[in-house]
Amino acid sequence: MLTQPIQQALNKQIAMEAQSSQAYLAMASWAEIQPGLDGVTNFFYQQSDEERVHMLKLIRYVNERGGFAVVPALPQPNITFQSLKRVFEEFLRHEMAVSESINELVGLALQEKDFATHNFLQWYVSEQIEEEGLARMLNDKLELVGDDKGGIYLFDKDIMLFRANASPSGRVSSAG
Ligand code: OFO
Repeated sequence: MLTQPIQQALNKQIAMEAQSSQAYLAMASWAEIQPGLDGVTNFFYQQSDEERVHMLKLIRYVNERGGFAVVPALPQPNITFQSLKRVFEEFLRHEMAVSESINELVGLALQEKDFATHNFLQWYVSEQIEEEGLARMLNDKLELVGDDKGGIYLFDKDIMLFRANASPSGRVSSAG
């Protein structure tokens, strides 16, 4: 059985994963209407799906432990962006905030002596190391490319490859 503080914190995390999924869906939709950003578009559609999987894992866990997982209302995310660089800056900022939230949750699980939740959260800890690392790497690459159109073309072409390399086990299967 989950304690009240743990249940509340897990429900907060459910909302955060849902917001992540919406935010990345908006980035995918924005990228899709820009000329030539097919790779970035696919990247964010996939990223959005992954965040939904993260949310679902939490929902199933809360209910399995005798709690009640609350499906949250969501604010509208940013839907337009000044540039591709801004999109990826926001992606990194978002992932950093998620990592911080997961860290707080892990701390709370220890404080409440909820070792099952602590154990469950380790998957999220690893996932955040990977996602933050990927977001940082993509920001570095865009910094390098600057406004060079050829560079942006290659970035878009290779982005799914960068993602696959960031996770040797394969990102979609790692979410299960
Ligand atoms: Fe849910 O892992 Fe990123 O945000």
